[in-house]
Amino acid sequence: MQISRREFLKAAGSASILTLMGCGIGKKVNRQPNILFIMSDDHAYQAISAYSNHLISTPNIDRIARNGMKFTNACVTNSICAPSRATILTGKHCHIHGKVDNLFPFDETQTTFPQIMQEKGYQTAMIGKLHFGNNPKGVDDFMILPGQGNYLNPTFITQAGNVEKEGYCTDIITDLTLEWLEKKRNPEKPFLLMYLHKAPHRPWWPRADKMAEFVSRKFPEPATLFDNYQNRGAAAPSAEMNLLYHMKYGHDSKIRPEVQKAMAPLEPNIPPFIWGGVDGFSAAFNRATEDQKNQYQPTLDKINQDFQENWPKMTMEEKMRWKYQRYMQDYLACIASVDDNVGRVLDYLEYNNLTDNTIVIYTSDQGFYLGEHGWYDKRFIYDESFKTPLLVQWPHKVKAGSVCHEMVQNLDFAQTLLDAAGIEAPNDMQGESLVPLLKGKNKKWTRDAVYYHYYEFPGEHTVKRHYGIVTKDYKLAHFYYDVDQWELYDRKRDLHEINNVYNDPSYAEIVRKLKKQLSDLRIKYGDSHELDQKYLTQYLEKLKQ
Ligand code: SGN
Ligand code: CA
Repeated sequence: MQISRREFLKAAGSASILTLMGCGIGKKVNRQPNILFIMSDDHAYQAISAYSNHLISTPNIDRIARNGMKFTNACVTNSICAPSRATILTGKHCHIHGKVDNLFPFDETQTTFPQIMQEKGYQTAMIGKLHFGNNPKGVDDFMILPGQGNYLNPTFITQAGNVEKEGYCTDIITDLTLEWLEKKRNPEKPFLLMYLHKAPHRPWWPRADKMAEFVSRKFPEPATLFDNYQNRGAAAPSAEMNLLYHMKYGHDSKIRPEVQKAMAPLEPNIPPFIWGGVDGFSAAFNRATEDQKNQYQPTLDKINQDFQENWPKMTMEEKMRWKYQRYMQDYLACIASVDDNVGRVLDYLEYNNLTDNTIVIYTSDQGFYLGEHGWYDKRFIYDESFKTPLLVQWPHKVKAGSVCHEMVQNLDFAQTLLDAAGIEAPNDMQGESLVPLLKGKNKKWTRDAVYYHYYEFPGEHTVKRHYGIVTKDYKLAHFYYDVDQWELYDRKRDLHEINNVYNDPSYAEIVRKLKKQLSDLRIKYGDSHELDQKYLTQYLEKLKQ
């Protein structure tokens, strides 16, 4: 009997093909779900059309929302890369697993959820950006980027040593993921596959064709692009992540070094074009092969010509606008590649009849500012970086096109996935399984507030240390160490979080209640002033080394 390759792929893995081929009869059908955990790095929910289509259309990522559940209040415990990943893997707050910032090493003695799944019979793999550790625990196969990795021609750390790959990182991570599914997947076992993009992390290098496509687009500006940080504490105005003042001309906006040098004398009000002597543009671009460079040159010419011609005539306001557009063009072009590639993997699952028994998750290690408050980067408890996209597809369990507004966290992922697999989670995990919410049983959900704590200060982007509590209605944060300031935002009335009402007498009772609730959460999760001090002292020591 002849069947086409497409029909074969479609049927592979299903009971029908096993019967067809006369080798599957009597085999136990594995009912534990496969898990495809897709995570990008710094992907703002504002740049996913399932959340809002004002910036970009992401038809493939949207498929997950259309077939499953979209969470509108998903957030992180600490809006920075490696700490978020450590929380996801361990199901614990940062002060417990110890990876409170990007500097501290990950404590290898921590138990991770892939490790538990592996012990319980799952086939596990991790492909892409992890950010720490050369030998991720609990995974049968891995190909991970060293640290932040590179967009162009990246190196991967593998069990067999370092492997150099030529091409564009987002495509390569996907090729490796598909290769794993095709060649390494053991159909006898359920799998946990962590497919982890580097994109759209800074410095944003899109694939050459996407860069060319997006460079002529113009994007709507956020309402707070020109935020003056009034009615806030000291933290917002002192953060170094303003598009006009801190975004680098070469590294970020792709202005060539020779153009920067020629223009520098014209720009006395803005910090040095070539940042601290580091030529960020060349550092990234010089990784390209001659052929790749040639593909980028026409677009780079266009950007640089526009800059030379128009920059000297622009007001400060126009310069801010120019930088915002340049930023969005590259950031969103990186996302366009992520979306195309997510589509390739979803297609693979479909053609191979794997969709039905696979939970697909799309998330990011945290959110990101896309010009809101005049910023890029993350770190703050304010919404754009505190919240993260979370879309979950789980056929027959999650209602297609459903939406959940509960306060859920990356802290919950480990317990959720263990629960979905029917595996008991260790008692010391601190999250809650989202399975009841996924199944629409919201009455079983009792948590109404989440805890947040950011540590990396003094450090890059100078976002002050703070912890806080967030409910659907309010956000109370305490900034500490070099300041002692509280901020309260009314999340329903002040969507942009530009009005700190902490000292407004009409909120006094709310402040009192939230402070008590925050103190209870600190106790519940085991955080304390003593721990704040311990991590601070260790951090300051580390900075000296
Ligand atoms: C790099 C970036 C920062 C970013 C950190 C942390 N600078 O240092 O802008 O905040 O990573 O990001 S860059 O010069 O390399 O572009 S994280 O996602 O890894 O936490
Ligand atoms: Ca990140």
